[in-house]
Amino acid sequence: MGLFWRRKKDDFVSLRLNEPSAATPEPAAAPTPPAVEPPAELVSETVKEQPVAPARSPFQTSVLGLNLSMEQLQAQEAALEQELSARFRRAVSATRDTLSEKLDTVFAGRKQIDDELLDQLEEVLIAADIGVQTTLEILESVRRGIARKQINDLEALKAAIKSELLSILQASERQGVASELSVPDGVSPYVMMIVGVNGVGKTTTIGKLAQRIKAEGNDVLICAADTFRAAASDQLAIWAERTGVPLIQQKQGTDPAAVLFDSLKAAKARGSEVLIVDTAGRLHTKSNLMAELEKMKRVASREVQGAPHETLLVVDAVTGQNGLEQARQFLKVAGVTGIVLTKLDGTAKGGIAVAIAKELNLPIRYAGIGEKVDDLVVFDPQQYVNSLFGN
Ligand SMILES: Nc1nc2c(ncn2[C@@H]2O[C@H](COP(=O)(O)OP(=O)(O)OP(=O)(O)O)[C@@H](O)[C@H]2O)c(=O)[nH]1
Ligand SMILES: [Mg+2]
Repeated sequence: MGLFWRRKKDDFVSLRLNEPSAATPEPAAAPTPPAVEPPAELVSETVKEQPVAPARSPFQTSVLGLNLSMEQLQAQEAALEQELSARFRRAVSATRDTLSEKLDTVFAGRKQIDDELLDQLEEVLIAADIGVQTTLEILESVRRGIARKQINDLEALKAAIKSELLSILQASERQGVASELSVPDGVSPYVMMIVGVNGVGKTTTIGKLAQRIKAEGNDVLICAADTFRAAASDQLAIWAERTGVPLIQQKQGTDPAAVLFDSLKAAKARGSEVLIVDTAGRLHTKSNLMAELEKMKRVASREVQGAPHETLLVVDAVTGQNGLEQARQFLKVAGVTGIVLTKLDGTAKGGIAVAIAKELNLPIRYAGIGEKVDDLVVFDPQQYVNSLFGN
């Protein structure tokens, strides 16, 4: 699985650890700002309460290696990875159980592969939400394998399906993944925009991302640009407090692009390395959500070179094919760079991951596997496929 987020280089430990995060000077003149600096009372309490360099927890200190040997650090990292792997396997267990149960039923008492078996297999894959088109393509490739006598028995058939699923997921990964690794170190803040239909898990994902990215030694700031309902900001404020990450928010109904502008300015002033932007799934006004998101992107790119560096589209695994259809709307906004697949723990149709990768043609970067702060993992296609087939 690897470390969660790797913007920081190893030398960061000796360079920065004992210093407060260096505040970069305010930009000389902001070109035609869409909003003025928010009055102090509009900025979140969370910001006011946060010291510039928040105290680091024992966990962070150990991640940064102050008091641990290299071996201890590696052991700790390995233990964390193992724990996350186990948690991921648990999250997809309902899908695995259903899939293997059905496959066992299809395979039971059969010695050879025939058309009836392939038809049943098709039904099983579609039932796991892998998607009709994707399933047909997998079956097509399997049939070719059978014709070429490369697939002779049930074991080989199972292996072929696994390898087809894996290659679909890996193909989507090769679509020039935008990530912290693709942006030069000097560019700061690294801006991540989180978009998606309402209720899919955007705010929760931001809480989880903020926690992990901070734990790896980065100064993180959250922007509450979902101004659709007051509760959205409150919910984000709870996450901010829980994770000790400052938050910029304004009153309900404020133009989201204005909140983003303020947040970008604040991030620069505070020397924040990462800015995570929460967005709404709906808007107050009749104006189009997609147009609003485009406007936010323009504001971001004016303020920080190349921003937003990542635009993650959150998709809810439970909503299956319906969710996929809604997610397509967001692809009309240029520059969605990856997917966060949430609520994998809440469905027996986790095959949707394959349909998403195939049909949206975007890499799945992270998977949500629960409601708690550490229930987010880097999505690993190999691990996913292995988990589905019980090894
Ligand atoms: N089981 C499970 N629940 C999740 C996961 N991610 C989010 N949730 C839950 O999904 C619900 C909606 O999450 P939010 O983060 O509020 O979703 P949102 O996209 O911000 O919603 P809006 O702000 O209304 O657009 C909450 O009850 C979360 O706890 C996950 O990975 N697993
Ligand atoms: Mg939200």
